[in-house]
Amino acid sequence: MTGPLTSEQLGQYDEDGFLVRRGLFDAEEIRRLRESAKADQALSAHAFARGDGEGGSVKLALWNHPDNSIYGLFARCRRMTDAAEQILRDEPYHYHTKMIMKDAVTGGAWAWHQDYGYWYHNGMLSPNVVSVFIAVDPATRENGCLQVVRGSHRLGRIDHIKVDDQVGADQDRVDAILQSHELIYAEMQPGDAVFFHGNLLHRSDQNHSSKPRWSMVCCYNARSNSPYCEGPHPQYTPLLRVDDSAVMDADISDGTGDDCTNWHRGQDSTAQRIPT
Ligand SMILES: O=C(O)CCC(=O)C(=O)O
Repeated sequence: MTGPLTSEQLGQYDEDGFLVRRGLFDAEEIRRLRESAKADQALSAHAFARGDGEGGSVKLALWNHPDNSIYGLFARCRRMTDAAEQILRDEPYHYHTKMIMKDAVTGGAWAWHQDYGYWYHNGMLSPNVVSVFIAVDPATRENGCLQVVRGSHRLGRIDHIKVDDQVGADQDRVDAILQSHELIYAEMQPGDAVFFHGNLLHRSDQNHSSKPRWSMVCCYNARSNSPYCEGPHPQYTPLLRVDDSAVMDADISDGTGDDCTNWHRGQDSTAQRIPT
């Protein structure tokens, strides 16, 4: 299928397990998202925390279905969905989106994990699922940017073990992988994005800096990989794509998340169903 990604970019994704897209959203688009999110009382009211095993906790809000809010339009626009289709080689559907509110000073860490390490337990048969991490604030080493291990998606699914309220990849195995695979700190400017594979190892540090590091992560599953059983996130549901211009047309005058009826509180999580 043709789409926003070149064959070189697709080849790079397949090789590395991730692809950085600088400036996927321009300064004005990401400003609208950032200002809406930070002023949105519904978003903060539906946020929940998860202990990070390092004495802190991550804070996030999560929803299953993208609506007409600016969040939903980001997730539904073609530069995201058509790229997801190219990467998955299949029709993508929205599995969930989360706003990760890694605040200044208090923002928690994410343990090493593969997304498929969790979603396997939700009835997904294969890791043919892609997450798109969009920088809402600048993300630097100082404020706990995303870290990824190049090529780790080719090592298969790794056992995950409970770490506080999160579930982390077996640390002995991660340590061994890091002997031979490159660790990348994905420093990003607002509007930059990283597409990454369901089996890519990733984590991030706590934020001890004075700068927040919010990000929004939209996850798309392949239609043919729809979970065989019901779980915390949807089975195949058609995704209504919108033109890229919809991001600028979104009505942000009146909050954004108030109408959302599918907030996911995370309270139904078991050890294997941490909703990331
Ligand atoms: O925000 C982060 O640093 C990590 C997020 C993450 O692990 C995820 O979305 O699966």
